[in-house]
Amino acid sequence: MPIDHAQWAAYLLGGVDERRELQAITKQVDDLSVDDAYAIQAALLELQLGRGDTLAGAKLGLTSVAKQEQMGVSEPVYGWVPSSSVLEPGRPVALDELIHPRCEPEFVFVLADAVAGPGVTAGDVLDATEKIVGGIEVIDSRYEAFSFTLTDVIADNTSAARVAIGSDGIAPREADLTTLGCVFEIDGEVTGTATGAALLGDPAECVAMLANHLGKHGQQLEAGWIVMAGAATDARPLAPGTIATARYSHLGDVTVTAGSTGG
Ligand code: OOG
Ligand code: MG
Repeated sequence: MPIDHAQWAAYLLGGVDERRELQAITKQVDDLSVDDAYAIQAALLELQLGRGDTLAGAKLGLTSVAKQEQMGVSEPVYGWVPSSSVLEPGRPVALDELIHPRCEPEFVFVLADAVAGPGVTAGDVLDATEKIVGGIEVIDSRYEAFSFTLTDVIADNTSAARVAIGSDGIAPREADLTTLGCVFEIDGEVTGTATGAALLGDPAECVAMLANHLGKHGQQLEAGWIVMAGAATDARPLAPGTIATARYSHLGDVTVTAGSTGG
């Protein structure tokens, strides 16, 4: 039986809307291929854009050993960043809009120019970058127990939910991204430390991979987009009152607080 991409996209969006954990798709479908999973992800984005959302950028996930080991999936994944997911500075994350959110530190590229694969290199990405800023992503798998296979998490837009973007930043070649450090703290306790090299050796290399992946689908990274290179440490639960801070060398601090509601 062919996979009905639109039907599974509606299933996932139902989980988002009703803040409900869903059974993994691969528990219900025998062979969910990577291509089918990206087709479900595309159909999900189409549903979101159909509701008036717009696209703010794109993301990678599972680009660090820390994340791959935490989630038990050993391949990078690519997803979309809807504009509605970008948090207003200083505004708490509304936990009543989410299922079982976690937070994680991200290196974020802000693009000055479009980047189109194939053949994109890390150098091409830096040439097209306006600035690199720190961020914290809030991920929220739509699946039961935050548990999934590679193809499940692709279909679910790589667990994307919210993102806080730092206001400081550096020009692309102002600092060596591989040695740029991040200390991640939850309620003042350090839970993880990493440098940019944790992301497949180089965050810019990750963004190049994303551009080359999109190129295969006739798509490109657009000028003005934000692009998340993936978390360099494992993700931590966001509970009511949690204060998550990512402290970056050169990029400053980014803080996310969790409220029961967004108020
Ligand atoms: C998948 C999303 C991974 C990252 O930065 O590694 C991701 C997940 O862990 O639920 O966004
Ligand atoms: Mg992430």
